[in-house]
Amino acid sequence: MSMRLPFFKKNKQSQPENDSELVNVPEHVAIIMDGNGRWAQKKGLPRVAGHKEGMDVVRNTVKAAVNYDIKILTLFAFSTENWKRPKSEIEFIMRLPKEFLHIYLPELMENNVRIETIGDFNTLPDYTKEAIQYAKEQTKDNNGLLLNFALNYGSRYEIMRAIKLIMSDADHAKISIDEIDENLFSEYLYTNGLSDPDLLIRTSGEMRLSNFLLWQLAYTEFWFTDVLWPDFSEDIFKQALLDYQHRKRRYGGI
Ligand code: V07
Repeated sequence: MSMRLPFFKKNKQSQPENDSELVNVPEHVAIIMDGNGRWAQKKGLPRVAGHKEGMDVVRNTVKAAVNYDIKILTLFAFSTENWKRPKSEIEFIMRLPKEFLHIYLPELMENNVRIETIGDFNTLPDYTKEAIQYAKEQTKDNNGLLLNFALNYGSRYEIMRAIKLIMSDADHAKISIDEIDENLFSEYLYTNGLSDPDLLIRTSGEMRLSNFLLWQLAYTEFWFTDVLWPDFSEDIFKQALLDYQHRKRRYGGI
């Protein structure tokens, strides 16, 4: 069972002393929260118990991101491929946003967190959409951490959709073909206006992108761990950030 602990305040005095080790903190961190079903099965529990536990880990991870002064946290919560799962599991997962927000929205407000989503929002169930829409509205003026949930998200679909939108705008003479460059293309993606992730974390030992942010991850540093998402912790998050700060990013240069 989750406990309603007080949210970690962004207050210098209450930060663990060793946070001073962290320099060069990534502005945008993206996470593939993998291994929830496996975590539950290993414990002899139904898969959905892992998703529920994973939801509480989302809260702790957001708390840590606020504490580390990360600007954008993009979490892969549900992919366009996840619809292939059993109907009962999908229904359970789709109730998590409402449950999460019922418990944690006041804390998110206190911590100045803004909620956004990327992905095909329209085809989500009404009860999911309504809860998230309300949270987006409530948090829209917050200017602290941007908590960005990838929900019903697939990168190839996102890129195809961008092409269709660009062609439609070209058809309507809103843009000309000569204007199409990487910058313009980016504006037609769900992530319009956001910086590209600096760091991608994937849990549970899988080393693939699984159709996540293919365009946006072109120069991103990748960090993998065997830890399953429900066992992810502030300590492991910190390890990823410490490893990141030692990497030299060259963006193709020398
Ligand atoms: C989901 C828990 C985390 C592990 C991965 C799969 C299951 C939090 C949310 C959420 C989404 C939007 C929002 C507030 C909370 C969530 C889904 C799945 C679909 F505004 N966790 N979580 N959404 N899991």
